[in-house]
Amino acid sequence: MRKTIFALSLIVFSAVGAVAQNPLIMDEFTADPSARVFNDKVYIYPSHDIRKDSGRFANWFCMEDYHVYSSENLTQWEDHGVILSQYDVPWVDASTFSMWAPDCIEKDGKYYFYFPATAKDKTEGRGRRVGVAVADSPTGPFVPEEIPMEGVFGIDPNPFIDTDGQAYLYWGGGEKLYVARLKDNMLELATEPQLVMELPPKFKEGPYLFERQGKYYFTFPHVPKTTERLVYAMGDNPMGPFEFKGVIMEESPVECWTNHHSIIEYRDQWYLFYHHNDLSPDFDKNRSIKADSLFFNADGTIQQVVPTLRGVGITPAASQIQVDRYSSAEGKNISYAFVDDSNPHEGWKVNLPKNGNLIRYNKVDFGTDGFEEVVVNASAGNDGEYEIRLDAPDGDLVVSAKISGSDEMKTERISLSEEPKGIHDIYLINTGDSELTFDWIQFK
Ligand code: FUB
Repeated sequence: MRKTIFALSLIVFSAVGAVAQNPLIMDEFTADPSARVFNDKVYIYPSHDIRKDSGRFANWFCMEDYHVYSSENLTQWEDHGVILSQYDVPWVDASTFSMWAPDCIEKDGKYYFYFPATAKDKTEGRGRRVGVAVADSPTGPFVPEEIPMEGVFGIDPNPFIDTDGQAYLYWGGGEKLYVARLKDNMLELATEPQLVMELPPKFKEGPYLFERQGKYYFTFPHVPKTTERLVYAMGDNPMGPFEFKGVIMEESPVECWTNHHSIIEYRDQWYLFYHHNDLSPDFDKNRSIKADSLFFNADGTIQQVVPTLRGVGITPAASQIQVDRYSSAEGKNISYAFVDDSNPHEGWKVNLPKNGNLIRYNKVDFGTDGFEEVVVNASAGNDGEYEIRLDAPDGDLVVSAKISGSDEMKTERISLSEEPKGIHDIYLINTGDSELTFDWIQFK
């Protein structure tokens, strides 16, 4: 009865957000992205950080529910709304706002959503337990089990199913990482938890295991000095032993203490999903999920990933292209800043101070229909000029425009000198004598 009420009480909600690069989600704080590919679509199951300005959680992680997001082009993410809330799980102490890093996996047409939370019963493991909620679809409704999993005390559950069908659960607890086999029902451990050994000392959490070409990659956040970096070890068996290999992503450049990740292959490209506090520079427990491409060396080791602004995926030309999330820049003193310091969720704008400054924004899809105009949201210190070219700084010229000096960002519509088709990199070049600031451009 309780399960039915929970399923029915879920708000029917789904929204496709604006095109986003890094971070992927602009209207909410999101963390701990567990990405999965189901039915040729990418789903992300993140934590959902919220802000409390006073009281017990004002300076700490604070999470009460989970959303799921999906995308095919990896730039437009559909928010499917709340899939599970702490108020609907019978065993969770809902005063603790402790719905930390979750993960989800599919088996035989059922979706198993694993989540950590603090239990009402704190007699074992200080109440840090892991629950499972089950659904018939990747977007829910997810129905939680009445009790937490037996024998799992800790956080950051990560399920994995091997090519032979055997399922495993990895998790963190007390700065250590654990693994156990799962029973066929995916709800219970089949073996006693065992410590994953042969890993570097000091703080570890957030385990994530994946398999590639017969090798098992055991990856996790690790704090050797000050903040978390993402590292990995490799082995021939999901239970180890693993040999430590090195760093996937260095410590956060913006000093976000946590990082938490997942790694997937989608349409022949591997991706790293992770988080930093881009939308909350002064409080690193309000985080935002991001993604970048990941590459392997010939010997199977992982090339280090450097966070980018642009992130991944193909951007439709008809969407508002956030050029402040550029792929590369040429010229001195190019910088970006929040459009509105009082509301970082509005995103950024980029400043090109001098003639010759340019930014490249890669992979814009013009399709086959052709576009005749572009809408540009920009401002100029004095009267200025700019060009938009395709694929190279001296590539096909699609826009050559003047912009009059103004303190305000203005939106102007400009005719294209040719109609691009297919996928192109866009070059936005300051060709005048004024500093220019751009927020977005959109082809019509
Ligand atoms: O999001 C809360 C905690 O921060 C996660 O469980 C950890 O992995 C870290 O990202």
